Order: sequence, then structure tokens, then C-alpha cells
Amino acid sequence: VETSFARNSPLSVQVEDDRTGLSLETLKRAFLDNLFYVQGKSPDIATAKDYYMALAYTVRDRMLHHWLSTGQTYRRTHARTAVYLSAEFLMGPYLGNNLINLGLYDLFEQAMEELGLNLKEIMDQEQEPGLGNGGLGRLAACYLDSMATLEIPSLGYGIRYEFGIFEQAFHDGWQVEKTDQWLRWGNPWEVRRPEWAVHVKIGGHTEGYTDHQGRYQVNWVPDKVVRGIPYDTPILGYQVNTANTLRLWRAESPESFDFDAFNRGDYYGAVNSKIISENISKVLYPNDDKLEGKQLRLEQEFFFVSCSLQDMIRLLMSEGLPLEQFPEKFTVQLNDTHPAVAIAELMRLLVDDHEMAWDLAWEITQKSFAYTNHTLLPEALERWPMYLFGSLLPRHLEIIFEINRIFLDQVRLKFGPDNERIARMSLIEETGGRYVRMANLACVGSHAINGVAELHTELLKETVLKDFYELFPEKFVNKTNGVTPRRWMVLSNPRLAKLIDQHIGTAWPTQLDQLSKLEAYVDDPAFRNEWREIKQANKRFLTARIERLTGIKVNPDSMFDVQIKRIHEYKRQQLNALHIITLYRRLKQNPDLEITPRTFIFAGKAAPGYFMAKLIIKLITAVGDIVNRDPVVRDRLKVVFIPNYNVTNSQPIYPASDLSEQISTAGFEASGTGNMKFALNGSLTIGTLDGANVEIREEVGAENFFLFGMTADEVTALKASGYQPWQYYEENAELKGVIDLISSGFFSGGDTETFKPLIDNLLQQDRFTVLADYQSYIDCQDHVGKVYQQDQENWLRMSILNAARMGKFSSDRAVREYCKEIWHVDPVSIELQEYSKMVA
Ligand code: CR6
Repeated sequence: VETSFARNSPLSVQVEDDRTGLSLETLKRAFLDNLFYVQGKSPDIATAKDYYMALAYTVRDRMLHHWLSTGQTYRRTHARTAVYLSAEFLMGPYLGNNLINLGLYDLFEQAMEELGLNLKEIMDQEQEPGLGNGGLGRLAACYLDSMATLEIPSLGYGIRYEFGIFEQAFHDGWQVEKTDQWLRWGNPWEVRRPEWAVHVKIGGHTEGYTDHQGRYQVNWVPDKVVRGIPYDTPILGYQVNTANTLRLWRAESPESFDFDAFNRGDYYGAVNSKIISENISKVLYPNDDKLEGKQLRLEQEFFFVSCSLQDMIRLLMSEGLPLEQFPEKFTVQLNDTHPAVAIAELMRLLVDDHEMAWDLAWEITQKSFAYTNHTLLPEALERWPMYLFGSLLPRHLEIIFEINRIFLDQVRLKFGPDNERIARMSLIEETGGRYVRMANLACVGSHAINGVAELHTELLKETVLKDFYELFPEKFVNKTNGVTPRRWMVLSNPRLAKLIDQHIGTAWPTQLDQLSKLEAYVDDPAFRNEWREIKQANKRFLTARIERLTGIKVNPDSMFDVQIKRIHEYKRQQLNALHIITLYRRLKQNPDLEITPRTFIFAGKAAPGYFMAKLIIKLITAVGDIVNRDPVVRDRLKVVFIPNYNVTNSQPIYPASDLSEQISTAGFEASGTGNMKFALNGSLTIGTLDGANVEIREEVGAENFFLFGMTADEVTALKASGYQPWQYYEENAELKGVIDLISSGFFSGGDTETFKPLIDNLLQQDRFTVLADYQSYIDCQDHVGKVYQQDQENWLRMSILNAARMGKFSSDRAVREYCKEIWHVDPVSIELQEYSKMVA
């Protein structure tokens, strides 16, 4: 950061103002104080990181009053609290978002400017906490934002991974992974709370005994104990006083553990066991939509669940409420099955530790939990080998057996002796090895089960959870995902946000339906002009960023055709690549062909162990290497892969895109949430009838959405009839040409082996029906190109209408639905308490 401190303005601020004051003068003084007293730096030796830290503390100081008042109000009123249990929270950078939610962005921007600093450059210093893989973790973050904004008492519980999602770099067009070091410079937003640490048992065996009342009890004797330390981060609502808490657990070794006794002076052993304990929260598993059946992963899941439930019980008791009140005080949402072991753990805590009768404990458990399913992919459904589960959680396995025994009796009662049904519904899979089925546990132990888009919920009821739907139809509800307009519009598209403010007022960020008022301006020339100019400005900004990150010069007047998301075969980045090669071949065959200039923008990580996804990345970068340099193309096509996709890097992309690629095989994308961020920012979708695309199209109107491809039912039918992908290859000359070009080694320096696995897979299996959808996609893309080039006025109109009609997809709407139909939690508004009165 270039600095030239304005030393001319004498600061006349009192010390006591520093913590709370909001005048320009005070902000500057507080910032300099934090630089001096917290960072221990004077401006002449301060680094860009120091400025970031000083500013972050200055902002945090202005959040604490909200935070403490919120906590105090919740305790005093015994507020019913929505608990979001999630193995992932993909929060994104905090500084900008906190400034927006405090309503202090402009003020701080000015304060920094007066000190010769630039707010955006300081914001760029933040290392975002990448504690999630993709949609599921980011959804959790959007929901926390909405819960705070809607003044819903809530707590997010998760894991404070020391290493979040890996950093992606490229070597020779291949993805390489580097460890993420988000904590390297310290984390100014969190507060460590060792006083609320808890112990978590792992492994060992159980022992039965008869208590003094003659009742049979079980004691779990673990072979290791780890300590969970909570780290709290305030989650501000938008322009309200509410600041809820995100509580993430770090694993440490328990101080009380007597290493001497256990290891007889074996210091190395003692230190080693400390390291082993700390392993639990060391690193995020980098898989999206895929289970990694590792012991450490199960330990992580159990660890944060046990910490969180113990913490909830502590909170309940600290309010003087009895254990029976647990489901009145808390409603607990399970974000996928990752925390589903909570059902067995709450039973254990109630029955074993608190000696509650089984039936009452079960009633409490079922009342407390609700389960969100996020995928239909069989490879993502968690099942744990029974021996592994039992060796780590011997007591929980016993409890699951007992839940299962009672549950299967209930199934028999309703359906008679239907052994196949019973085998399918059992919490234990017994065919081909024994497994604990976490989705079945989640369904049985919850009072509500939801999918994340209408189509997804319907498919759940018809396929993966069909038996459960037949047994408990009343439990099933849909909750279509949403995204927060604060981060995804106000913060990341300030120009567009301002234009909208000027036309429809400033209520839309919390009442997104109001965007419909923009429809009145769809034919207003001045408004249309500004809309176009803003898109162009955003594209120029991204163009500069792309050149900085990749060295590639792109044309901001070309169509920005964007696919940014995890790399997965079902998301079909390979289909997009086939389209690029199709256009390239057409140009090679006819260099004077009229085509719409396009910049294809990709970003996204592949799971490190997912070979095919990594090969798809290599294909895209290899195609880019050829296409970007071939003089025949004359810059009409450009392909860029922006490295290290994360929240920070995504924020400038959505506002700059023209075309949003949402091209998954119908029936495979549970919802998608990127699709919403694009349309909200005025880009048009090319997409299949999959996930939330279906509902987006319904809202924006079929005429404002580029639809292609088979429906989910058609995909199923095609596969049932014996899908033969090579027939599509043989019968479609253009497709054949494209595939043959890849096979020939044209994109791999003459090497015919590199892409062989990908091509063989497409021709022989093609699980995601890429070839079957190819022609439909190409036709649709040809149409898209025409509209963009020849009917710019209509494109602009569609862009405005897309944004205007996206009100439904605010995460506020989603959270309101959860509150009303699943959680039964009401808002509690927060009045800032006087410090002097803030005594317990
Ligand atoms: N990968 C779905 O695939 C959905 C999000 C959030 C996913 C995606 O379609 O939008 O969850 N599923 O609901 C899982 O992670 C299991 C995802 O992010």
C-alpha cells in the first residue's frame, strides 16, 4: 500500500472516544492508535498487513457493543435460538462486509483517504477464512448473514480448521495445491474463549453397571480425550443492532491429561499425543459432493458436534433452564449429514451423562433436530464402516442399534414384514460389508427433512429418500436456497447498487422483492444506458484483474461467458470446453466467419484426489493455450482460467459477466447458488432444467433464460433404455470433429495419451450425458451469440429483467421460511445496552 500520511491534521480526540466514536476525526485517531498499540508499529515501518490489522481492530471495536448487547438480551429473555451445525462455513473476507453491515463503508473510505491510504487496497490484504469447499459452506455463511439481519437469535457451530481449502496454482496447465495459511498473520475477528472449553472422548469401550436405583447404565471409557476450545466471531446483521455468534472449535490436548502417569516421563510421547489431538482441527477435507471415508474425518464430525451440544447444554443451564427445555431453547439444523452423529450424541448426553429415561430423551432429540439434504449423488452419501464407527464411538454405535431396533419395529408395524424395505431403511447397511448410514440416522432423528430446491426435494422423495417419504410424509419440506444481497450486490457491485438506490430507494437489500420496481425502468433510455455502462465498467475492472492474475489480455467488449464453480463431471465444464473447440474449428475452417467475440472465463478448484476433474482443468487450459495464440482467431475467442477461486476472487466476477453457465446434467445439481448471484447481477443464464435453475427461469420468465438439454426424467429414461454415447459421436460430424481433434493430440503437443481417459470416458460411459446434450447446447449457444451481437437492446432488457425478478432468491426469504415452517423462531430486536448496566 502506497502511503503518505497526512500529518497536517492535528487529532484532538479523547482517549475514551477511540473505542466507540464514529466521527471522521475519531476513526482516524482510533486507527492510528490500533496501529501503534495493537500492531506495535509507527507509520514509517508499518506494512500493508499492519494497516489491515489496525483497520480490522478499529472496525471490530465498533461491533463489540452490538455483540455484547445481543448476547445479554438473548440470555435475559431466554431467546429461542436457531443453531446451525455445519462442518463448513465459507465466510469470505469480513472487513468489507462488516463495514457494509455497520453502514460505515463510506465513512471509513474517507477516513483512510484522508490518511493517504486506500480502503480497497487495505481490504485486499485480508486472507479469507476458506473453511468450506463450495456451495454448502457458502450457503451456511449467507444464512448467518440473513439470520443476523432478520434479528433471529442464532448460533453457528463448526470447526476452526487451521488450514482451510487449499490454494490453487497452475503448473503447465495442471492444478497444483498449496496449503492455505489463513491464520499466518493472525485473525483479528475472532476471540478465543478457553473458559468455555469442553472435553470430547474418543475410542475405547463401554461398561455396563447398575446404578443405586437399580437401573442399568452405561459408562463409556475412552482411550483418548481431546479438548475443544471455542473461537467466537461476531456476525453482524445489516443495519440492525444484532450481532450473533459463529463459534468454531479448535482441538487441543487437555491440560488435565496426566502425561506423566500415562507415559511415565515419556516427554516425546506426551508432546506426540498433543500433536495427535491437534490433528483433529488441522485441515478441511477438500471434497465437494463426495464422501472421504477417513477416520480423521469422522473424528472431526464427532468432535465439533460433541463440543457444540455440550456447549448448548451449558448455555441452557446457565440460564437456569432444565434439560427438558432443550428443544424449546434450541432448534438445531443439520447442514447435510456431516453433523448427523449429533442425534446419537445428544441421546448419549441425555441418557448416560444426565440419566434421563430413553423415551423422553428420544422425544427431545427428535424435537430438536432438522436435516437438510444437499445432494442426490450416491458417492456423497455418508456411510461409515461399522468397525470404524464402533472403534471410535463404541457407545454411539450401541445407541444407534437401539434407535434402529425401535425404528424398524415401527416400519414393520406400518408396512408389514417387507424385508427389502426394512433392509433399505435400516440405519445399518448389511449388504457387502456393514455400514452406518448417516442419512437414515438423520431422517429418523429429525422432525423435518428438506431439500434445497423444488426439483431436488421432489427427486429426494421419489428416489434417495423414497422409503422415508412413505413413512414420514409430514416431515418433508422444500427450502429453496438463497444468497445474501448484502455481500453479493451491495458489497461486490457497488455501482449497480447505487443505480438501484437512486431509482427505487434503499430498502431492497433487505426486501429484495422490491427489485421488481426496476421493471418500470426497463424502457427508460437513461436508465438502460447507465445499466449498460455499469456492466462495461465492471468488465473493464475484471479485465485488468485478469491481466494481473493470468497475464492474458481480454477484450472488455467481448461477451464474458463465465463458468465459476467447483470442477466436477456433473457440472460439465467439459461440455463448455467442447463448445469452445467447436467455435475454434469453425474459425479454422472459415477464418472469415462472423462470430460473436467471446471471453470464456473459468474458475474453480478440483478435489486433489479427483483425477478426471483435474484432467478437465488441463483440457481447458490446454485449449486456452492454443486458442489464445492462434492468429486465425484474431482475438475473437479468449479462454482464461482464473486461479484460486474463492469468495474474494469471485466477488468481482459476477458483476462483470454477461452469460452464466449453469449446465449440469439435469437431476444432479441439488440447487446451485452461483446461478442466483449471476442473475441478480444482471447476467443471463444458459442452463438446464436442474436445481434452482428451474425456479430462476420461472421467476425471470422463459423468454429471458437460455434453456437447453434433457430434463431429469429424460436423462433417467435415456439411461434406462441403454445410453450409447458413441452413437452421438458417430452421428454428429461436428461433435466427431471436436472429439477427434482432442484425441489427435492437437491440444497436448501431439501427445495422444493425455486426454485419452477423458475421451474414452465420454465415448464409453458418459455418466453425465455430455454427448447426448451436446447438440442442444451448441444450438442454444449459437442463439445466445446471435442475441448478444445482433439484438443488444433486447439483451440489455433481459439483463434488467433478470435482476428485477430475482427477489425470491434472497437468503432472507429462505431463512424466513426456515423460521416459520421448521424452527418456529421469532426475531428479537436488540437495544444497545449501557455499559454500566451490563452486569450479569
Ligand atoms: N456441492 C450442492 O451440490 C447446492 C449446495 C448448497 C451442494 C449444490 O447444488 O447448491 O450444496 N451439495 O445447498 C453438497 O455440498 C453436498 C454443494 O455445495
